[in-house]
Amino acid sequence: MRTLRSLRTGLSLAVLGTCVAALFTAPAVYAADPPLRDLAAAKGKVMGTAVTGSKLTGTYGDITAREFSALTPGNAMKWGSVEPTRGSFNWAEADQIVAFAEAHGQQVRGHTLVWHSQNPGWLTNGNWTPAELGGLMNDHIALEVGRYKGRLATWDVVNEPFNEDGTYRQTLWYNGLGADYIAQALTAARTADPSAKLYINDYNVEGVNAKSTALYNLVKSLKERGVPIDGVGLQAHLILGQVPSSMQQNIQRFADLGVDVAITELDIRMQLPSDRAKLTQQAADYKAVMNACLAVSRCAGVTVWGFTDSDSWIPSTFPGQGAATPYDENYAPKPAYHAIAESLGGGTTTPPPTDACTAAYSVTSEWNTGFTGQVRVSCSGAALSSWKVGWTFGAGQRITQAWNASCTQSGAAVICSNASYNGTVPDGGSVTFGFNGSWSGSNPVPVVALG
Ligand code: 9MR
Repeated sequence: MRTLRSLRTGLSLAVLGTCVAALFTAPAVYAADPPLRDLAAAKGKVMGTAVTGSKLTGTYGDITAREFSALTPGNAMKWGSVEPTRGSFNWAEADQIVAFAEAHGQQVRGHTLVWHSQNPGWLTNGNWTPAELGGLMNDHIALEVGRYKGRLATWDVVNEPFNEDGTYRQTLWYNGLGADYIAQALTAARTADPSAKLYINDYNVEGVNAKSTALYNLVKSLKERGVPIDGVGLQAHLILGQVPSSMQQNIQRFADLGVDVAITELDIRMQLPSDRAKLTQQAADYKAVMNACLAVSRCAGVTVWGFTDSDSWIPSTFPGQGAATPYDENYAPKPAYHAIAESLGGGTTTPPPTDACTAAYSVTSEWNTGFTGQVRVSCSGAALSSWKVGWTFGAGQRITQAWNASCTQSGAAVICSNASYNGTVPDGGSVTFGFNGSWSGSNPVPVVALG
């Protein structure tokens, strides 16, 4: 009896395994499209993302390495991060990001040396004479730029120096040193690393307006004075449907001054929840920004400020808003991702699904021999009353436990079906299930199919 039962189980699992491919409709396999970094390289552009060092493993690390040719530490290189206490330094996250980039053939954009925000308390609370303040600034630049000398492609030397009306922002630096702190900072950075491209970076300077004109006039006068300035960064923290129509013209006028331009912190936020219409508008907005950069040869490239909605500053700063990046919080590429690919000449192999339910697999944590994964089943323009998700593990991984679904594994083939309480996925909604698994050697993300 026992033999018979295990024989039966074995048989049905074998059938299940061989049928994984047949049972499910073909998944949308965007892997057939070249990654964004390759598409961008073919156009002579850099495609970058801001990153958080502690997240650079699992799916987050895989996507970072595969899709992007430049990394900007989102916070790790700011003064408050690297020298929280005077004379005591923490370079761990910054070093980690630079090492990751070098291991994956990526540029690094250093961010940022002289800013009014995210400075250590000892610096902002100090009562400095102008000479002391100038010394602190120069020493900080010499130390941090010197540490990575020859390894960073670019530095955002000065960040956000202007008010919206084009006057100088009253900061620690401006108040203590006058407007010339900018020239001093650039000069110190050039001395510390003659090969890095030196930028001034600001927000709300994407189109032609009072603030971008002030930046334009500053760059012009710095060039005339022979101060080292190689580029301007247009941050591009944009709002859905509000890409400035003069963006290309603005990029061009900076290029005509003889400096490079980079889109350094692109995200496009919307009121939550997102829906198909908003995501479609967002895709068009991303494409418009890409096209503005592509149209000007001195536009070096575009960096997104986090590539996934789970690593974006928007929800905590603008309550009720979010969904600002090209991947959703489960690492599924959004229409914005495909729009970027299309603007770079890709996206021709498989059109993105419009009316569909999809399944997205991600590794949420990983340790020596084990990992936790999750799959999100989401619908947009369609709905489900029950679901099955299947995949084939590529490197011997085994599921040890699952929740919110019942999973069976036969050889490399896994099939998970909804639990009694979560078969329904409404239009515009999603259901998530999780599992623990074992792995050794590598833990690649499989292509999942929804049936
Ligand atoms: O992404 C950064 C976020 O994690 C920080 O909390 C925030 C604090 O100001 O800074 C964010 O990055 C900023 C960048 O350094 C400069 N331009 C604006 C960005 C968004 O605030």
